[in-house]
Amino acid sequence: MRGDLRVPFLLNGSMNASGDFSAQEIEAGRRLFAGDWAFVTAAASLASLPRPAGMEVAFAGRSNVGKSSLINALTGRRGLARTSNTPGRTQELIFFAGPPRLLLVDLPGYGYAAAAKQKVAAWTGLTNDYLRGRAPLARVYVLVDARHGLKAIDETVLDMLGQAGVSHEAVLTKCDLVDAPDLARTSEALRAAMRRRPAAFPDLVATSARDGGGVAELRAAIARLLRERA
Ligand SMILES: Nc1nc2c(ncn2[C@@H]2O[C@H](COP(=O)(O)OP(=O)(O)OP(=O)(O)O)[C@@H](O)[C@H]2O)c(=O)[nH]1
Ligand SMILES: [Mg+2]
Repeated sequence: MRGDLRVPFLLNGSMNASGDFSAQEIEAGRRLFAGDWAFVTAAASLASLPRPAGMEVAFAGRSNVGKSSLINALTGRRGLARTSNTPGRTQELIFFAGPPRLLLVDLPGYGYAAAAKQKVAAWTGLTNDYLRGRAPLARVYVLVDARHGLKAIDETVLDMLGQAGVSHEAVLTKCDLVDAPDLARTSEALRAAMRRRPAAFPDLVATSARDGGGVAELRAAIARLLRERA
């Protein structure tokens, strides 16, 4: 990350505290994601989910929030997950595998009103079933656009995750598009909202797939999860 881009993160000491992670953990995260990543499968039904083969980390969030872009940033593979300006691009559960015991799952975006109603219901059903019943699922990262903060539909999804007892945590995306004071305000509001949710993990990582901000920290967080699960 370039020095100047660190400024917003450093101004608010409670954020992305690189201090949340030791240099060793940052390095473990880098190593974890340094290998080859590949597309595994796109599941359109529970029956077509891959056989559990290690820990899964899923990325949820409104359409267009930057789920696919963040997966590409984490894996350092620009074209791994398909990104688009057209909301609702990712319509299935897309699985990517890298190191032997880790799968990343790109979930369909929610809140995209223009999609055919029937199809939206199908995605919602599949995604809910997956989130509620998937044994290898270690964490759901709920992505929140730094320009917009939490929306009512995010709250609905967070309620569902809490009720289902699924471990989840918020991640800010597109932080390159907001200035430091706005970012500080949005993160504080999001942290406060997440603290009110007992099942939610209170940490918050502020990321930008564009400039790479927070990506090393998120890799370290996932490496930590994998270690804790081992
Ligand atoms: N400036 C900026 N743009 C971003 C960032 N992340 C994603 N975008 C842009 O936002 C748009 C949507 O990104 P995607 O990664 O496709 O979003 P998604 O959440 O996967 O969208 P769906 O699959 O439709 O739900 C694309 O035009 C990206 O280039 C970021 O960190 N900064
Ligand atoms: Mg996508």
